[in-house]
Amino acid sequence: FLPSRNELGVVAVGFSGGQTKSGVDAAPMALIEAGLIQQLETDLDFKVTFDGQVHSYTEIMPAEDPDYRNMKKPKSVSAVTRAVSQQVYEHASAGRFVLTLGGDHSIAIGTISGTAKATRERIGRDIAVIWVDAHADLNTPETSESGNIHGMPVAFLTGLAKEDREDCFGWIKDDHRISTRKLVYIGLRDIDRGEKKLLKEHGIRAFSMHDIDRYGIGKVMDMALGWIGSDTPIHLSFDVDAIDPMWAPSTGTPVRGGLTLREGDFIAECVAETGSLIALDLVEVNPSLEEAALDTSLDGRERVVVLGSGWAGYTVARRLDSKKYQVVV
Ligand code: 6HN
Ligand code: MN
Ligand code: MN
Ligand code: MN
Repeated sequence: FLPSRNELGVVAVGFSGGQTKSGVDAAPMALIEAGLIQQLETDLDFKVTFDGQVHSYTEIMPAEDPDYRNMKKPKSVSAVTRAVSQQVYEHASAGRFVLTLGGDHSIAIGTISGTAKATRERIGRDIAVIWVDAHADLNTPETSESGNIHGMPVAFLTGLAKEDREDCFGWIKDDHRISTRKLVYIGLRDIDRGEKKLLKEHGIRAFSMHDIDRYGIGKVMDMALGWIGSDTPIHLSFDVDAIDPMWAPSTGTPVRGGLTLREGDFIAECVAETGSLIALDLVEVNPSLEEAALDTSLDGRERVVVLGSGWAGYTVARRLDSKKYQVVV
């Protein structure tokens, strides 16, 4: 069922409307300027299909976007994720792995709906999703305390949240959706009350930092991948805030007590090893927050701001000084 081994589609999503801090839209350009595409081609031997632009979707942005059902910027996020869904769907339908560079985590409404639909059509299979994050991003519009849609993508993807209005996620249909049974969380440590309830009620498999402390990351990965089962296409959605802020400070909602850099790498390596990875999102990198963090820098140590998983390995981008990223594959 796998996409052809070395064909990779890249989608660069410069979007920050799922939350309120500016700067997360600048991440794709920062990574690309650091040489990410070249490294994917030369070091990892991918044949990369990339339209060469960071999309900002200004042409589809609504003129007015009032709150609706407690959601902030519902029409903007709906329109952008719908466009992303189509972009990802086209790559996946053509048999490519899809790497999406965000952007805030609301864009996963687009990426996962795109691979879910393409995979059903291509091979008649449901995908599994591994969601690596400090947060569950499972709020419905009604349970959300912030109204920020980057805290809601999983609710819309699983159908726990639904909306009829076409311009407010009504475009999401059954073939875009995933089952709560095929969803696994890793790295959780900041869950809202409503989310806790939903996790319990729906028996969603979740490995928190507490579980990682108790069992170790090796056992946790065995259990997570065992739950999904072999031969299931996997979409990995990697929120950089899963990594401890010590290593990944450049993110809008940092939470202490996170994954070590090595644990983050290990997750990526284990998923890569399955040979079942079909898509990766790398989200919530906010380079502008690094600038601020720099003033209180940790004795000049290299800080990792981006981590993504690969197919033949993994990719880490380190910010070595205030001006420069180095992408390490
Ligand atoms: N993210 N649970 C909080 C909320 O606003 O709903 C935080 C969400 C963070 C989302 O990190 O992708
Ligand atoms: Mn997230
Ligand atoms: Mn998060
Ligand atoms: Mn919270």
